[in-house]
Amino acid sequence: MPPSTDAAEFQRILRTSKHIVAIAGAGLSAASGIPTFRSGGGLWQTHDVTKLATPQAFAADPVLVWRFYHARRRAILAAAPNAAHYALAVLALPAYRAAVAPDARYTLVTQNVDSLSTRAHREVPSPILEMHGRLLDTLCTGCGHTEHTTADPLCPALGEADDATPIAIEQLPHCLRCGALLRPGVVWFDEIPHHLRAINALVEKADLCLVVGTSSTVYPAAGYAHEIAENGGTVAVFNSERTDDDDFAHFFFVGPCEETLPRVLL
Ligand code: BJW
Ligand code: ZN
Repeated sequence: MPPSTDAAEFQRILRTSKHIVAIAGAGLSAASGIPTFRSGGGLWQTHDVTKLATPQAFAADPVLVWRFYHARRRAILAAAPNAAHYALAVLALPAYRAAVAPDARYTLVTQNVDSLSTRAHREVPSPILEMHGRLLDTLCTGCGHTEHTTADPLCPALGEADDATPIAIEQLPHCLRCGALLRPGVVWFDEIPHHLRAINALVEKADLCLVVGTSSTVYPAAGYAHEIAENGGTVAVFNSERTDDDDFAHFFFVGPCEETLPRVLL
């Protein structure tokens, strides 16, 4: 049976849910002007993922990788949360849940590295698990120290050079504690995502899962909604495109999530 599109029925289930989890992906930030990875105009359609988003790529050419992440840091610093981020932030408000889903716990698990959900959640006391790290974090390849910084550029060479101007590795950002090369604080392929223990505990308990703006192609995130459905939980997908892979979902709200989330949740 195809998933339901009945918002009123979804709201009835929302009202009786006790453990709500939202799993977000790049589509959540599309309306903020942040490119997705795989859909139309996505980053991986114009860039080779193996040369940019793996530890091997960084070891082979840290200058190329840093140029790519410098441009992406700059883009998110100029961006603002959109209506979809705010709709999920409202779900995190105790007063909203007291009215709509009494006693429910809610956690946002995001694959996004743009910190836009955190910005929308300011003043809202609800954890956000950023499982693929953060573009605005740097991670020291020597001592492992992580730092969150909005500095732009992170070092003069990245700010001044166009892509044709050579940059020496010594000119890239280095750790103030141990002197080693810094890398972007994101999770690349073949690396272990963050907060897995907390996420697994949430997934085990969840009775309602919102899957927002993700192609569900990257694991482990891609498996969470299936696991929740197998455990008897309800899955509602919010995506601009419908695929047969989503047939396991109970609800599917097709369209831009910056429109569907406020319509269905608020
Ligand atoms: C809208 C919209 C709008 C648009 N409204 N919707 C073979 C089989 C199975 C697994 C593997 C395998 N080979 C390797 C693996 C593992 C690998 C993996 O899954 N690879 C797959 C490609 C097959 N995974 C890993 O390596 C992960 N680590 C791992 O598995 O460790 C081992 C381990 C785990 C657990 C326990 C024990 C051991 C790490 C994955 C790291 C992913 N990193 C990236 C880059 C982050 C840094 C950066 O930004 O540069 O994370 S890749 C990229 O993909 C990014 C994203 O978070 C992630 C997911 O993408 P997302 O968000 O789904 O975006 P899109 O573009 O794919 O989809 C957008 C969607 O939005 C589309 O559906 C649109 O329709 C929709 N949309 N506009 C609503 N307005
Ligand atoms: Zn260090």
